Amino acid sequence: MNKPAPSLSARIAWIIAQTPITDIHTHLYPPTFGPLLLRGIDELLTYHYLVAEMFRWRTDLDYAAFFALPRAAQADIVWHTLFLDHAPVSESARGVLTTLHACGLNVAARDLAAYRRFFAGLSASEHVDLAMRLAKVKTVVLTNDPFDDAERACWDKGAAVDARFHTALRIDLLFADWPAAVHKLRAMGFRVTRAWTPATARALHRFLDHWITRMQPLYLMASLPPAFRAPSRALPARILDEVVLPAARAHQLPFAMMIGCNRQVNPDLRLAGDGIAPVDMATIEHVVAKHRAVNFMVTLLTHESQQALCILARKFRNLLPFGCWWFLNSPLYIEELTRMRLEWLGASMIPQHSDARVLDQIIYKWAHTKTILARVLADKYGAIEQTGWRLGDDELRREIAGLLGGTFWRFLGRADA
Ligand code: HDL
Ligand code: ZN
Repeated sequence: MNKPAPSLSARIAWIIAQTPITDIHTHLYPPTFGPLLLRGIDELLTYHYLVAEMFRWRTDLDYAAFFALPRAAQADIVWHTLFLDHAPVSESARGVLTTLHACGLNVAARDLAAYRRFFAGLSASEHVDLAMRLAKVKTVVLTNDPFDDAERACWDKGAAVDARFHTALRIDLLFADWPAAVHKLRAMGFRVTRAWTPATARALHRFLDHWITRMQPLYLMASLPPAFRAPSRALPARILDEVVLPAARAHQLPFAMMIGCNRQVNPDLRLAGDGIAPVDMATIEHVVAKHRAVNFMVTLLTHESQQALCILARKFRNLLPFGCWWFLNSPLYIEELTRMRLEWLGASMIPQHSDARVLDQIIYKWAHTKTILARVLADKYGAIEQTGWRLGDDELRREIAGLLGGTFWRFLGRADA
């Protein structure tokens, strides 16, 4: 007797599992960047999301004393606090278990020493191959900040970037701390002044040209400060309007705006110390409407601004919403944002990026997202098929390939890498 045809949801889950992913925003690095590439169980356990969660229980622990400990000792504290003393139920804690399980390790054993031995046995290159294979990620887009001394040192020594990795030129400092940017720009040989003059604007444009040439980024990007407003005669708005967006246009590169982060709400937590701040949608609307020749990718950090972003994207085809960023990267919000975007934008959006800081995180961040995406698409495509419309496997493959990277490459005007 013939086997029953696979259900729509089974076909969707299977196609998602088979579709290679372009991860459009991460904080990873190629193995050639040495210690900048974080990987393995101790880095997973000391991810800043988990450190913040650990301190909620360990109110006895001095922040500085913890950060002064060796990485393994920090990991031990997180492991005991969030995994043994309490159930690892948070998204980041569950993610560690998802990753260990995907690597074929015995999660039930709770054997941290055995997990350490496993990861210690992998070279950086073997580890990259393993993580990208398990996550089904074919392309990783990095975050490349020329103002970061350690990153710049890698570029200065000619570190190679292998074909699976692409760069994104990150320029937060220009908008967040102009005096500090001037100091670093002058040290790099760009004759800028604190005063905003035509000569400084030209020098800043040369800086962007220089790093765009060196890095060959897929896009420019910045996390804009909560106080950023446009239109405005304030310096950050003039830098965007007079230099950054003209440079993006000249190089035909999108500009990714990441908005809603309130940096260092609690500096004692270091990387874990950032919070959220309200998003001014009028500013985004003004920038996107004024610069029609520039393509914008936008992700917002506040839940309440997500519907407005969808509606703005309906008005401006040069605006592509992307990802469930940071504090939105949890099952509750991934499901809601994906449904909202499909319902108002169809597939003309980028549902997710991993934001991975530790190599192994691409395994769990994508596993968790793909489970939700399969559920949402089964619901949405199922609703279509209830009318009698049919979606063949080729159409499902086209749609899912678009959601997992194809739409991004099309927005760049480039062939899918
Ligand atoms: O600004 C960003 O790109 C954020 O993603 C921050 O790096 C943040 O610390 C983070 O890693 N979020 O996932
Ligand atoms: Zn990020």
